Amino acid sequence: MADYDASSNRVTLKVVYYGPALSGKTTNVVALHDMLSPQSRGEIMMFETRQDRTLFFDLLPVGFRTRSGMLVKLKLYTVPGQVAHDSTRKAVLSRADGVCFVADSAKSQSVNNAESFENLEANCRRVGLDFERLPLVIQFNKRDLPDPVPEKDLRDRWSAAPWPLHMATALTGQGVQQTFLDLMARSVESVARELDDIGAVAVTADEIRDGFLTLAKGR
Ligand SMILES: Nc1nc2c(ncn2[C@@H]2O[C@H](COP(=O)(O)OP(=O)(O)OP(=O)(O)O)[C@@H](O)[C@H]2O)c(=O)[nH]1
Ligand SMILES: [Mg+2]
Repeated sequence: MADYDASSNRVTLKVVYYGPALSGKTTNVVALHDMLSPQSRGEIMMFETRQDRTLFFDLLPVGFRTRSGMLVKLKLYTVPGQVAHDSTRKAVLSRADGVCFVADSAKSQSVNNAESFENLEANCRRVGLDFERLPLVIQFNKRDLPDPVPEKDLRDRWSAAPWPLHMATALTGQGVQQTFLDLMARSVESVARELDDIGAVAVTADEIRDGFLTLAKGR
C-alpha cells in the first residue's frame, strides 16, 4: 500500500533493486545518484564490507514536487545479493511499490540469475507482496562483457513473461535511466490505483517522469 499523507499532500514510493550477488544493483543506484542535481537528492547511504559487497542495503532518497503540488518522495533501495543475507533481503523487500530485477548478462551467471529470481518470488510471498501484481522490470546488466548471453536469446527465453526487459551497462550509465523510468511508470500506475481507491489525488507516471528528468537536467 502506497504511503500517502493527505495533510502534507505527500506520497512516498519505495522501489527495490533485487538480484544475484555482484549483478550491479549498487552500481545502478550510484549511476542514478550521479544523474541527479545535488539539491534534489539526499545522501546515498551505503553499508558495505571492505570488498564493496552490500551488507544491509543501499538507500538513495530523492524528493520533488509535481506541477500539481504533490510532494513525491522516492526511496531507492538495493538488497544484498549474497545468498547468506536472505533475512535482510526480506526486510528490504517488505512494502515495496516496485522492483527492478538486475540480472548479470554473463553466460556463467544464468543459474545464479534463476535462483535469485526464484528467491524474489519466494520472498514476495513471505512478506505478503502479491508477486503476480507486483510492478516489476527486468534488467540484463553488464552488456559490455566480452561474451554476454545474446539479447535475442534473452528475449526468446523471456518472451512468455509479462515483464519488460532492459539491456544495460550500469558501469557507464547506459540503460540505467530507461530502466528506472520504466520501473517508476509501472510502480506509479499501481500506486495511483491505490490512491484513487482511498479518494486521494493520484500522481501520474508522467508527473514523476517530468519531475525526475527536470532534476536530472538541473545538474
Ligand atoms: N563490466 C561491468 N561491470 C559492472 C557493471 N555493473 C557493475 N559492474 C561491476 O560489478 C561489480 C559488482 O557491482 P555492484 O553494483 O557492487 O553489485 P551488487 O549487485 O550491488 O552486489 P551485492 O551488493 O554483493 O549484491 C563491481 O565491480 C562493479 O563495478 C557493468 O555494467 N559492466
Ligand atoms: Mg550492492
